[in-house]
Amino acid sequence: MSSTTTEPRRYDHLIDGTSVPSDADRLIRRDPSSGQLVAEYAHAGQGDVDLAVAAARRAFDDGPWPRLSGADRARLLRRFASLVDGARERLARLDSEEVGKPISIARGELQGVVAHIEYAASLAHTERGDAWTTLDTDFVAYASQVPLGVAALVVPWNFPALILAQKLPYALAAGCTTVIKPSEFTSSSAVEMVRLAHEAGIPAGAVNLVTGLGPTTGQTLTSHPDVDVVSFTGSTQTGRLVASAAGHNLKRIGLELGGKAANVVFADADLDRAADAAVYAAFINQGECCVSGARLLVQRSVADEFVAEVARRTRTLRVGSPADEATDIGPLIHGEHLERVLGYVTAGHESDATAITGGERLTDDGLDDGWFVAPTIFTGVAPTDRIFQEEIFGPVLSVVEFDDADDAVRLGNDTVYGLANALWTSDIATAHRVSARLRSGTVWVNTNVDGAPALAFGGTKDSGIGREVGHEGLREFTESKTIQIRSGNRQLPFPRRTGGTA
Ligand code: TXE
Repeated sequence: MSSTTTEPRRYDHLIDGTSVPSDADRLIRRDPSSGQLVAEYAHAGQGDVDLAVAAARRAFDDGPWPRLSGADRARLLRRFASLVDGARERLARLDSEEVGKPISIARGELQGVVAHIEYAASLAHTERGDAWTTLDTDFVAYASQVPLGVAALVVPWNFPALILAQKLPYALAAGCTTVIKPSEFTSSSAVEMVRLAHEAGIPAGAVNLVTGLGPTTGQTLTSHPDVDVVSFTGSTQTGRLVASAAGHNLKRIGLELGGKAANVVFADADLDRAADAAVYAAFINQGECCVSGARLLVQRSVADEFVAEVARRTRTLRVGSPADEATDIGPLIHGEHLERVLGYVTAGHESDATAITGGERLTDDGLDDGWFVAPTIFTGVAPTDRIFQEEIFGPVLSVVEFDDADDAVRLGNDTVYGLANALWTSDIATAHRVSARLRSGTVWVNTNVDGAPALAFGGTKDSGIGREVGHEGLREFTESKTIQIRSGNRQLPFPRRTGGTA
């Protein structure tokens, strides 16, 4: 099956506005639905990473970007947003083809990308410091938010353009300069977005990009002594490596890591809307989503009927070519990840759980060249089962029943992760009480996998450190600097004055 709709492409690094060829072996990307070659990227070794960090360092220490007025930074970011807006279809196709995500889903993400850049522009324009004017006679102070310096932005493969947009425009709005490392599987949209940033007039040295593998390029970049702040999205395991390197170098870090969100459905909810959202939350992006509603908790009194309806709606999903407008579910990112996800499906079959739909790899005609897994629902799952506890990152939903709110909260929090959870109820008191008790950076009430650029996003527990996007996202790239000004004389304890000389 061919789903490729763009020409194969070959990219180098972008350092100080110049294409720089690889100092290591090049990397090949194949369409995960067909195996066709779609892109070839450079692979940065130490030399390329040094060049990129040096370019960002110069642009920060001596260049115009950190010194521009907020209004000027905002204007250039708005121009960047407008160029990305014009390229949305192209960028959506690149992400669709390299991730294997349905084109309709990729298009929605590109709208989000533009919205983030526009929002960050508004923050650049309106960011302000603080002032203390009642400290003492003749003593005032103000604090400004100063950019941290060179920001390393490490992006995963599941939402390549969107996750980049959750970092890059906020870092730029703050006045930082950047080195981007996209995923080795999905680098094209990042390369093309960096070109658009330069075309918009953002200084070349403020936005640099190196492509390459995690343990080489990523590790070199995130532990680089000239990087001041690392913003990383990826697995919890890699996040720990990034955190220990940053601990050694004493850099600021933001980590957005794995998740295992609970989607809690109370019996008094609008069950029709909740059923649609349960399917959407579990299977969006083939389940390769850190906030996917992978654990469906349903109140026992409505569980049989509700879960049967969720399964019925899941069977209507169309699995197929990401380029097909009607496709809901594409292939997984690569063969190794397919094996990992199928390992969890096998673990589910071997437990006491029952796959009421799906539960296998799909190799029908048209799907045989790709990494397709049927949307799968396991019922009768025990909370101790691996499929309930671990992040699968595939189209596998685990269902557990609960009796009351206490039970739901206990199950919801019974995970090492704490990125997002959702709950469905028509009772406002339940909504407030349960959302307060679920331990996660985000709780959705009567919605799921939702958001807006103004709303900070991030996790507790093993889901990470810090918040991205919104005003808090901008502040991840700044630190406050306090200026204390005394305009009168201050009584000092010494030197002691014994006589008339001043
Ligand atoms: O992630 P990695 P992987 C989870 C999900 C998935 C699993 C593995 O469960 O199945 O992680 O995915 C770069 N130093 N998430 O292996 O390795 C890497 O090149 C610095 C959840 O692809 O964490 C890529 O750019 N960087 C997550 C990025 O880190 C390193 C999204 C993510 O890769 C590095 C993705 C290193 N030592 C996976 N090693 C989410 N939160 O949405 C790798 N990288």
